[in-house]
Amino acid sequence: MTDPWQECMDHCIEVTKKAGKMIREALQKDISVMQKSSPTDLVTETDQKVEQLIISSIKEKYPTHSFIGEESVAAGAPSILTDHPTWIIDPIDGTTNFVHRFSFVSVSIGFTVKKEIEFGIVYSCIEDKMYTARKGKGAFCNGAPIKVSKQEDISQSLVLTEMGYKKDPVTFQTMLANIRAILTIPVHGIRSPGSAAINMCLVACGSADAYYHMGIHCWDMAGGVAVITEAGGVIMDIMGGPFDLMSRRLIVASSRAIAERIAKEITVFDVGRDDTNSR
Ligand code: LIP
Repeated sequence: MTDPWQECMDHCIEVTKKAGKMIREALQKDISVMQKSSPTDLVTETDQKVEQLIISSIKEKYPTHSFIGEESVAAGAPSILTDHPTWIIDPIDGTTNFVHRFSFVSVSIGFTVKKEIEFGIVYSCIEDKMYTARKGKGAFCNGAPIKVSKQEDISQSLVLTEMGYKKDPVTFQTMLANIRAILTIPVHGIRSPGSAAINMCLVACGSADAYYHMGIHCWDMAGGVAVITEAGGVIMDIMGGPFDLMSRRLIVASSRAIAERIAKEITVFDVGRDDTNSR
């Protein structure tokens, strides 16, 4: 039987390559930075242009499909996930890194049908690493298969997290307390590369053993969810239940033992949902 979504995935890879080239070229020029929700929540003209490029190219080929794009949502578009074929797009995941020319910058696209992720692409465009995953067919980096480390012992693990851009007292204190709780397990270390999508791919290829985050969005996660799942990783809610793409929180890990131990240590705070206006 032919795979109905393979053609969409092939098109996605081509568009993502063009988007990555656009980002690399923009790095050679002046970058003008704007603020979104706070002085540490940044956006640039390149984020907007790259999203336009991706959406217009996909719409031309698939005019009936739906979109959830970071910059479109910032401009007022809804972020409701339906059963319809939907492209979930982060044109630059790691905008702060892009602004500072810090190497972890990615284009992340996940494609869902009936709310299930069919494929995901994460292009770490400065490193020129293209992570791809099609449901049931494995995960790859530049065409080579990737697998999680399978580490089961959290005391031997490298854990990724992000500090986010919200600095209200509850978010800030909880974020620091969680880092402290994980470090005192102890683990080998905590790293914060600055792109959620790349973090998931780093776990997917065994360079790190876990990643947890509260306060990210579906467009930060959708591409990486496919990659981590197909690489044999575990993905769950930050409290240990089933993962929900619109919940703004996740744990991914090389094994269930590590994911569950992180869930046990984490204190949760209210981050709202992507499919309500509560963010
Ligand atoms: C960013 C993430 C980053 C996280 C920020 C933000 P953006 O995405 O990938 O890891 O710490 O909160 O969500 O805004 O660069 O697409």
